Amino acid sequence: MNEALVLKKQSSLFTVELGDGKILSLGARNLKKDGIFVGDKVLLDEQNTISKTLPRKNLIIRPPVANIERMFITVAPIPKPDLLLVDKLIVFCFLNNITPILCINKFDLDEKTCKNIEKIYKKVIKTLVFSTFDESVTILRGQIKGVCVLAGQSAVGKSSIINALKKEVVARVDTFSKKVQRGKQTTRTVELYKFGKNKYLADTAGFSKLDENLLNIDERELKSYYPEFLKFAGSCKFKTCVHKGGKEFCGVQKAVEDGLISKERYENYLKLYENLKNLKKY
Ligand SMILES: Nc1nc2c(ncn2[C@@H]2O[C@H](COP(=O)(O)OP(=O)(O)OP(=O)(O)O)[C@@H](O)[C@H]2O)c(=O)[nH]1
Ligand SMILES: [Mg+2]
Ligand SMILES: [Zn+2]
Repeated sequence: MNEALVLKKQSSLFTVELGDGKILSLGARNLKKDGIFVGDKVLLDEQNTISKTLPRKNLIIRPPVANIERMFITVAPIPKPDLLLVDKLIVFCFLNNITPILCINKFDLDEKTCKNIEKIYKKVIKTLVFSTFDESVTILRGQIKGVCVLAGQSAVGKSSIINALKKEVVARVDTFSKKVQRGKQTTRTVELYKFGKNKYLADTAGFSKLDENLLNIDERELKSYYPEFLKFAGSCKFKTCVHKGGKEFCGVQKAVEDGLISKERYENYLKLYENLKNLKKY
């Protein structure tokens, strides 16, 4: 039996890539087609129909993508950066066994804002700064490994990144003003684009917002998904410290005061903590 990777799904037709790089368009048999996702590794039978999906590393429902290795969380000076969304996406990645990488785009527009965002995140996760309008965007190429997805607010330039890397227009880009008028996202479907051996990148629109429900954790667990907190949590008086009881007892709050942990990250942590806590009430 042939193993294949699902690159695209259009109603009941699947575009898959075989081990030798050959691309096929085919259907599925004896399986609920709803149970096969972009990113799935599948087995094909003699008639070249999908007969089985192989076990997954992870599966995201909105947008529907399986086996995600890395998420490129994209922000830009314009539209106004939503850093709480960035923090939620980072937690989401850790919960789903995905490596988050921050991509700060549109460096050409506003260097200062880009540098400020970089300063906050470079201590937390791998952070890249670039512009899709020049060669700097190519630093992203080396970071593509396995199935990767682009995520982030609408109009930060996710489709532009794909286009710049592919040097040909494959994903649709709208002008910023048109987007704002329509108030809608340009990118709707998910498709994996190949950038080399075992290097795939998908443009997605589904992560432009992230409902706290998707994080599905107790607020007291949230602190474990803030890598930069862990170093200071050892000096908290109580092991159960959730880092909001006062700096006399809390190593993390002390570190925020001393400028060793970003204030923005910490304040958004408190917001997210409250959001998760409130979820349980309804
Ligand atoms: N100045 C500047 N503008 C950029 C850059 N990258 C993208 N843009 C512009 O930003 C706007 C939005 O780009 P898109 O690529 O459509 O954004 P998107 O993230 O795919 O948006 P959705 O599909 O709605 O989620 C377009 O007008 C792009 O030309 C950049 O590096 N610098
Ligand atoms: Mg797009
Ligand atoms: Zn603490």
